[in-house]
Amino acid sequence: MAYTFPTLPYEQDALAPYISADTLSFHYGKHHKGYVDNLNKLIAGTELDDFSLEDVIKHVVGKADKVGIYNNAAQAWNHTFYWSSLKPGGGGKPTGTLAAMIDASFGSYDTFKAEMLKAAAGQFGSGWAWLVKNGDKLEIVKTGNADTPLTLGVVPLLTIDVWEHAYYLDYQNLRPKYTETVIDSLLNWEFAEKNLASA
Ligand code: MN3
Repeated sequence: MAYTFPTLPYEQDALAPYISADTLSFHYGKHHKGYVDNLNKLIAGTELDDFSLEDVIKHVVGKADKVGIYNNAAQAWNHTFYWSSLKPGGGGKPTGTLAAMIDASFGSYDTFKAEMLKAAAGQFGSGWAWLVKNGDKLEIVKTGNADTPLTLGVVPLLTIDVWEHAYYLDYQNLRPKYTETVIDSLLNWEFAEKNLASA
């Protein structure tokens, strides 16, 4: 059974002016769709065809002969998670449990933001910056290329895609400006709250 290309949780112009419809039409419609299509081709007729996407990733991670499946499955999962990590009218300081956990884990929201910016800027080449829950604490994690914290024993709460295709049309080479804009204006703290509650 082929993995379904998930619907974007908002219209393609909903994140403008911060992320343009043009970026989303390529990023969601071409890049994300490409990962899903490639994955389906690679697992068609194999035992992995009946696995959930999470189980495919956990099953093939670290296996040298399954790198293509891992990369496409992890990118399919990461992108779905990224779309949900953003929302129109999002960003800024969270409230409630998350606000308290951010203060307890980082000292302040401003330090959390600085660390997220540092992780995004410091990821050499393509990858992802993540807010995760590790035990009782929140942490910032960066991963390269398709790598996902799903396999690291932590609970992902939010992510920012820092591959160039995520920002180049809107920000050209200015990854830090893109990252700061996402943190200030797009992060979906309700999604983080939901992930925290189900952890
Ligand atoms: Mn991407």
